[in-house]
Amino acid sequence: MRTALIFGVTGQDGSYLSELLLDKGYRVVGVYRRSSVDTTERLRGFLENPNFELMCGDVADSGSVYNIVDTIQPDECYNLAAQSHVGVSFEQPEATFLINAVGPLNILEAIRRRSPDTRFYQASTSEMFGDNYTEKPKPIDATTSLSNTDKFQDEDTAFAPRSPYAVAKVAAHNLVHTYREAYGLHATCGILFNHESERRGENFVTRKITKYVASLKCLMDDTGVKDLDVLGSHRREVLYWNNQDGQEVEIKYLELGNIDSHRDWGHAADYVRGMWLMVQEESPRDYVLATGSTHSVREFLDAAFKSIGVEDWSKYVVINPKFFRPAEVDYLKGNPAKAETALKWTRDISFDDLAQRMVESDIQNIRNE
Ligand code: NAP
Ligand code: F7E
Repeated sequence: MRTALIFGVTGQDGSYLSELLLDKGYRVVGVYRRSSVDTTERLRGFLENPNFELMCGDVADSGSVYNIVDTIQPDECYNLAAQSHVGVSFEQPEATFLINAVGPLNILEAIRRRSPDTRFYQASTSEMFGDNYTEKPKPIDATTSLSNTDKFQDEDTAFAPRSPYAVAKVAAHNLVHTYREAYGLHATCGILFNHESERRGENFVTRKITKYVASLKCLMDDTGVKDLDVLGSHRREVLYWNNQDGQEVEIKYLELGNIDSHRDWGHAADYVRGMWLMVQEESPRDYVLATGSTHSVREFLDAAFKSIGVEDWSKYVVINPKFFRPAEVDYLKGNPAKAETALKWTRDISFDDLAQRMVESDIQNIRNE
């Protein structure tokens, strides 16, 4: 039985990757950090699985990392642990750097010193590209799914990070290369574009939108109001209308920041498969995982609201500058050609399915509350 060690197991990707590896017959050891509340919500589907266990540790604490790696001697180690919110990284740059750059360094050192045969995966990110692109089309294999070739990012695009989050991830990415070259470690970086899911953290834009849309839908169903034109009075932050019984119903506006940015959004379940495929390669190489299509936040709003039958979302959304970032990445579109060709990596879940699944799951969550 192969053993996989996952740092960041309680996060979105950690939970999907655990499920995948357990299905493949691995023993999975997940590292969670000490918290005053239970953070294992996403793991409840397999917490009782005899092949799954948890260890407490913190990637920013080298002693705990060394101890875990030394004890487990994993065949494969996946570092998914991060302060993963780009906006928050501007407010907490030091903590972000410690977790996202020194954290992976601690794991690499632990592997080098205590378990050098362990294969290592680092969660690199499209944020490392910033607003830099490969402008000129390269010869693209016609079988790959890049939607058009005008402007995209791939493994050869130079990094131009625009946030403390991205700077820390570039540092970690370079450290992985250094340890690969200097010590011959089997260490791989997956440069993943945005991937979301029903388990996405609630302060990322997609989940923030789908949670709102789901509560709107439940309110519509519960009050019997089908025409959501605003009938009542307006106030900042709260929207009122009169339901069929003449009662005033209130719902908060959805406050967002920059809704013109573009992201290449896929589903996390597809992306963790790509992580595993990379680690199985004979020689470690970096790969981009992306869909090859990009959509604006506005388009995600369209898809999410349409899934509950609302065509015009503009009356529910207000722009609050509080959610603007000091520096924004405006447009991300990845070229997954290398992963599609070399790893035979494919995706099952489209952009429209993604929005719909997330809304449906959030409706279910509200109904189960
Ligand atoms: P996530 O849901 O925010 O999960 C992050 C995980 O890291 C959580 O389990 C968190 O624990 C843990 N963590 C944070 N600080 C830690 C520390 N000091 N020590 C140990 N664990 C710590 O993120 P995700 O979406 O699953 O992403 C997984 C990885 O991929 C991250 O490294 C992220 O930066 C990277 N990435 C994500 C995307 C994406 O679109 N999702 C794209 C590219 C790269 P708690 O539960 O205790 O907070
Ligand atoms: O923002 C805009 C925001 O926070 C997407 C992380 O997983 O993917 C993720 O980073 C866009 C940005 O994701 C709100 O300004 C508008 O342009 O959902 P997000 P992200 O910053 O792309 C990368 C690949 C990672 O590596 C990260 O770990 O949406 N936006 N209004 C907003 N964003 C948020 N969070 N909240 C808003 O209200």
